[in-house]
Amino acid sequence: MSRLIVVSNRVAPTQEGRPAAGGLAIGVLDALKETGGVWFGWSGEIAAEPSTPVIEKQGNVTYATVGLTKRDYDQYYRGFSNATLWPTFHYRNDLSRYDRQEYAGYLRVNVTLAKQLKELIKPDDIIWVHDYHLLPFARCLRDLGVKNPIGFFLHIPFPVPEVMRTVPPHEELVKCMCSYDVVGFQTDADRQSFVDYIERGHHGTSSDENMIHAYGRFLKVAAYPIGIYPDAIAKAAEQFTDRKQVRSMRDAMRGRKLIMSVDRLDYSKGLVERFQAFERLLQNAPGWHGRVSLVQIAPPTRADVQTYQRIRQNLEGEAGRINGRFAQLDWTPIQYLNRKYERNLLMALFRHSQVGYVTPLRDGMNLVAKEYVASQDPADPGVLVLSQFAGAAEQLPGALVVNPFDLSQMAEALERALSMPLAERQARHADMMAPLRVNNLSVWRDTFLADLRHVATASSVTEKAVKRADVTA
Ligand code: GDG
Repeated sequence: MSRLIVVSNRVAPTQEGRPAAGGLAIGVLDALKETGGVWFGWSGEIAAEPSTPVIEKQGNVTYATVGLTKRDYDQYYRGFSNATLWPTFHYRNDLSRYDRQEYAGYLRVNVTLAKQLKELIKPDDIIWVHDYHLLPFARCLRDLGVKNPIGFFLHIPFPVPEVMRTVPPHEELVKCMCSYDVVGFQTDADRQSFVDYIERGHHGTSSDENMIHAYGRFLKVAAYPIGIYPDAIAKAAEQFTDRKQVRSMRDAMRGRKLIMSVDRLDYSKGLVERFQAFERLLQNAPGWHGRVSLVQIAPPTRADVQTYQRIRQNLEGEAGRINGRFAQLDWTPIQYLNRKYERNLLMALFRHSQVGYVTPLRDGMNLVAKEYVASQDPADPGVLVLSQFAGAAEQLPGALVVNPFDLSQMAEALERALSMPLAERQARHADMMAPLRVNNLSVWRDTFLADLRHVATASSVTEKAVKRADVTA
């Protein structure tokens, strides 16, 4: 079988035991370990100048990493990727800014990375590129003469055309995306937004089998919702139950109910609204005072992007204010922990909480929601309160689905979750575990890669046929 090359902005730390917070890292690493292959991307280091990749082999995965110069980091990563694309694709145009120099840097880094990768590519390899940092990557590889199948998966939402058009170089970006053989999205709504952009702008046409003909190329555009390995998570959650940290947390709770939230510290995750809805619960239902706590784990990310500094300050302020308003000598309503924890420990904490509180304002999928469900004890499961704007909401029918902009509705959902009878909790949990098992992480990877292999062969045949027809016409 041909070799798999995975390309993503950041290659996860290779040392065992170092937690890699972030859905992409978790999803990609698990997928690669099973098939074996190469993972190419940024090492996380700042380098004086671009150089050839550093190669490190561990098990059946070869890590090929490169440094970024400070200028590249500022323009491509901190700038266009995280200050323009990330906010806009999460419908936060108010937080998005555009700078031509940064966009030029974004394109430049994509070209440099493509040149660095090209040296490692063998004729049979198939290339799977991930996420918004690399929208033009296939175009850059094609310009260098690379003919291999190249697929792309977007981990975050793709916005509706009206919002996409607020990014000044929107058309160039979408055109570049059409250089891939397969473009994958988390949900059908994201896929539809992309197709709408192409069709309403008269850039191409789509057919029944999710194929698009645009800018002279044929590509498949489909939804591939990312999954997890629910049984492995359930096992880890159970095994870590006896860990000292889990025991001491349970002791500290002294029979109180626990609402758990875990997110990278990001404005898209709706943390401020979440705290305020919990405050609304305490305000409307004083019977819960002293009987329930919210634990929010939020490891900081992108701390050098300004909007992330602001959300951090804002959240600290809100946690302090709400605790100041309601805390008692022996009860702190919100425990806000601004750091990373070991993955299996998180799963065990999920298992010992009565509510998983996952309420992003916008999220491609949200793996935490899935992990929360998988971590539960089927005999006495907790309840998931989930935002309708997470891709995961389509797939978790047993969750209490809420609108994160409606604080009263969220407070009511929390109360319902905290009071839900056992039989209903069990039924809801079973309804969610079944689809999580069917659409696990291997299915996500295998479906995507099968489509990529198939489409790359079929479209090169079709393109040749179209060219021949053009010549004879
Ligand atoms: C992007 C998209 C999409 C969190 N804190 C710690 C920790 N985590 C782990 C979680 C989970 C992962 O990080 C976060 O994944 P999410 O999916 O929730 O969110 P993003 O990071 O925004 O991921 C998202 C995802 O890509 C995959 O396609 O679902 O929509 O935005 O696995 O458990 N892990 C450890 N310590 C922590 O403190 N070890």
